[in-house]
Amino acid sequence: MSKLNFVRRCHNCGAILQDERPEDVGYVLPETLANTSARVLFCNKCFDESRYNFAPRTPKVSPDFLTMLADAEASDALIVYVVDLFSFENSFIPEVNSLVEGLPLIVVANKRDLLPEEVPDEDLREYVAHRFRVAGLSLTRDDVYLASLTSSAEVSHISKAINEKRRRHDVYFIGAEGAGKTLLITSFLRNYKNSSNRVVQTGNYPGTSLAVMQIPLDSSSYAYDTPGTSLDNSLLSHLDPKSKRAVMPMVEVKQRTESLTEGESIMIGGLARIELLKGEKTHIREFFSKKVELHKAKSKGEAVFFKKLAAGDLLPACPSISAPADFDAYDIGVEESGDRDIGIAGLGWISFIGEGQTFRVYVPKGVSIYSTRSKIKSKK
Ligand SMILES: Nc1nc2c(ncn2[C@@H]2O[C@H](COP(=O)(O)OP(=O)(O)O)[C@@H](O)[C@H]2O)c(=O)[nH]1
Ligand SMILES: [Mg+2]
Repeated sequence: MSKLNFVRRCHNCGAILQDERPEDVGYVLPETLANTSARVLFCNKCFDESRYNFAPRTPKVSPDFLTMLADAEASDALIVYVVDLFSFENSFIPEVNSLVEGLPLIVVANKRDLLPEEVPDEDLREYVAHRFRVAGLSLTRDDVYLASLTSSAEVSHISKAINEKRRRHDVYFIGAEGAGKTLLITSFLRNYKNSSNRVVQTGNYPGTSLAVMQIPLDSSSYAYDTPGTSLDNSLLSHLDPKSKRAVMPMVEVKQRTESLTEGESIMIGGLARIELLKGEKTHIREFFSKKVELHKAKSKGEAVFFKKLAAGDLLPACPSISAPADFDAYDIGVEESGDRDIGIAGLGWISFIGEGQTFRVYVPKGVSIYSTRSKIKSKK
């Protein structure tokens, strides 16, 4: 009989694994390669990338957007940055953060209605301010306004703050697609009185192909509703309309809970899977739209996931995302203690207490995952 050897390849990039040439593709440490019981291996490069807080992340900011922000900077305009509290990582954009550094800034943290009501508003405002500060922008929680723009709640305090802070300069409403910029401006327009001799206009921002709405604020300044930065790394951009409707919560997301011991996993609809690869028994809090079914698999790793997915037992699923090759896998080694989140852009997140666990996360190819301090702290 011929001798048959299984060729071991990086689970992420597919490179043939080797332990001799650190500079070449597919390099792993000799002891890693010697461990023949590990079924899934990553080359060193992919493993390092998987340890970033955010992966993958492609730059999203167009040259037109840069042109617009350069104008904002030149005119010392006020930036109103709208973020989505449920899909925070989608709407908090590192490439944009560095561009608005130094400009007057107000943050509207929208979709408050989707997060549990019992979470103190102060905590959410502090979390958002903290994330902006970590990104290098000076922001206190007083500059963060929570909003639920689909409800008829008052926004006049936000409009007042904007008017005070802009000091008769222009205002640019920026943020990701779907964060709520247009809805915010529509709310303002309800009480808007045009005191200028110019009209509200929609058209391309000067020198760009960005479609903006331009609203005269006084004799010399405007507010701009700008197109959102795209959601390339969000699960939402991969889904058909039906699964998208299931994934995007319409009402308050109620926390569900589960506990995982080593080898167990949570299947998040047919769209993602999180396994406790290494670590002590871990209590998990789950934050996903209620239409996303959560199932626990006791063991046997990914095989159970793909078998159930094929049988149509995991909902929601998307027809175009069903084979192992449609998924990326990441290992996240949790080095921080305290309340931690591991999330999937556009889908939701899990929270747990960090104790050196390693989690393996499967997501549709190209969808970003993150590991951060918890947005919603556990009750002590
Ligand atoms: N649950 C909830 N949904 C919201 C809220 N604000 C906006 N949305 C939803 O998000 C969608 C996008 O809002 P839009 O203002 O067009 O976002 P833009 O792309 O930033 O201009 C809307 O169609 C709403 O369904 C909110 O406060 N709560
Ligand atoms: Mg809009």
